[in-house]
Amino acid sequence: MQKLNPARRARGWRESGVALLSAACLATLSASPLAAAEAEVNIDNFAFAPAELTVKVGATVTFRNRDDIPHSVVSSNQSFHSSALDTDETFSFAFEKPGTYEYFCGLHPKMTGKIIVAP
Ligand SMILES: [Cu+2]
Repeated sequence: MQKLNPARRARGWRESGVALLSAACLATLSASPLAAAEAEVNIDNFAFAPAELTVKVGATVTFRNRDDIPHSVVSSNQSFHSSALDTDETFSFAFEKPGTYEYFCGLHPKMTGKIIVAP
């Protein structure tokens, strides 16, 4: 479970706050406590971080633009497509099917990343 990974927990309280907020939203929206998994990908300095992320099926991934120029998040297989995100704006997507989801920035296609959704 991503939530229990101590490495993630150690990343700093700002991220933890975001995770808590996301968890609160999920708890409100979903009746199933098992679905409460979330992760975050930061966009900074023309890169997605982490560039490759593994989550459990059902997890919601939030992409946050920490760069000072707009970026977007576009799935290579059309699974999701954000609008252009300004600084500190976010885009979230719930991965309901296992698989590998490659994505890129619609404004800078050389920016790429990958979400692996484990069953
Ligand atoms: Cu970009």
